[in-house]
Amino acid sequence: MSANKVNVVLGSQWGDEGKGKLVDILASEADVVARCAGGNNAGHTIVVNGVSFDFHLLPSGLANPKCVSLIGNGVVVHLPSFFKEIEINESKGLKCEGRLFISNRAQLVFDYHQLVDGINEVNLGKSNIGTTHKGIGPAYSSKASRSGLRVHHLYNWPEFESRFRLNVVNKMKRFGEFEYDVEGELAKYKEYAARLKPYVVESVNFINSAIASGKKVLVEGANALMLDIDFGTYPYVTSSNTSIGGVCAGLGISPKKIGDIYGVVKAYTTRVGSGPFPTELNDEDGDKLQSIGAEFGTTTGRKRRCGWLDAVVLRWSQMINDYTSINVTKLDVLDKFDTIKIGMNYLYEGKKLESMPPDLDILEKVEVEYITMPGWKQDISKCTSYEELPENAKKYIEKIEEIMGVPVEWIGVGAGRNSMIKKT
Ligand code: 2SA
Ligand code: GDP
Ligand code: MG
Repeated sequence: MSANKVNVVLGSQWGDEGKGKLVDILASEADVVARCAGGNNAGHTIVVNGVSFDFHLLPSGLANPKCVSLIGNGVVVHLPSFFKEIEINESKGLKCEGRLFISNRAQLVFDYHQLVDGINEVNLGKSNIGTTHKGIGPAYSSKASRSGLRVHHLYNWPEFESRFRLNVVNKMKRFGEFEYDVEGELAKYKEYAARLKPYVVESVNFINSAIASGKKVLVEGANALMLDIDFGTYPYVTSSNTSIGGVCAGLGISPKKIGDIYGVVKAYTTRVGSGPFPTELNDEDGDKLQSIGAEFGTTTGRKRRCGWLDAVVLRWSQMINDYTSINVTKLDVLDKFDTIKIGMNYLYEGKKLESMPPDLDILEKVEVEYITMPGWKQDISKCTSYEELPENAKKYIEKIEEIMGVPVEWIGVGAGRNSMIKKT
């Protein structure tokens, strides 16, 4: 990792590439692990000595006792879920208080945002986004429309209370009457304010002083490039900038402070939720990827859609995030395939597209040009060095390097913390 610079882990596809696991590994060398965007829609599973931890809102760095974790200003926080996640992790032996901090500028997600998330999805009918129903879109909408409440408002109670009441009234004007125990909610939030106090920091100072004093900061991206509100398959995206720009805005740090940017690339592609997916496999191979890869949503338990690796997505992702190196994950999931395909180009009306089309009517209709590579038909889960990998697995990794024009630095061959090959 770059010394005295902020290093970043970002998802390069549609999420669930295994970012949590790389963050967990790199956290052993970090002093601070920070989240900059998203909320508890994210789901990062890490496996330490056979014990599985699912992080949603809390940074995966918490699994490493030596570093502290920060939830930045760009994150949207549902406090009941925040406390629940702390409880679950503390019951597994992870101490949180004193090691976990939250920005006073982070936006709050309320139950009314989650209700509205559900209503919006129903109103969209067949075109629903397939959200996690965690209130993420409505909370970022409140932020952008300047009616949101932030963590610091909890400590200015008259302001909090009046804005909260007004927000509920306005939501009902917009979405119709819904059952909502305003007094009960306010009482709960008064209690949350006291419980949250030890975690709250002026995060912009916190992170910039950490950097200035030579501490190593690692940023854990949530979701992924193709779910970015600007660069993903809009409107089938999440509601934040999940690309590199979101790191600076979501933490209050200058781009000059960014060091290495690690792109996490799953060896095939998955997507959970609706929206176009050109290399999707609705056949036996898709089912095989889903079952061998145990592709279920970490937050919602939904089956993830599966398909071949998509080079158009990877090149688009590389252009925007400019990764310094790559972590290819879940290579072991391809062990049993005779042949493996990679979608190299999109053809629309017979012509090769130069880039990712913004118009989904076009993206839905593209024809994918594939190359076929031979499989390795052997268990690689015990391999501990690049040299030990079968020749065809190495060729697959080298093809990814060729597509993206950056080196692969790590290769995941299993879910455990130790199942990671360091290539360079
Ligand atoms: P939202 O809830 O408004 O952010 O949903 C908008 C779209 O973003 C997708 N999305 C995700 N995609 C992959 N993984 C996510 N996290 C969980 C996981 C998802 C789960 O780790 O598996 O458990 O279902 C995540 N969060 C949001 C979402 O599917 C919509 O397409
Ligand atoms: P994230 O959202 O990017 O952190 O990824 P998720 O945690 O949602 O999904 C990745 C899943 O793959 C998790 O269940 C991980 O434990 C698992 N995983 C990560 N890396 C590997 C790997 O190299 N091989 C296998 N078989 N599983 C992996
Ligand atoms: Mg995930």
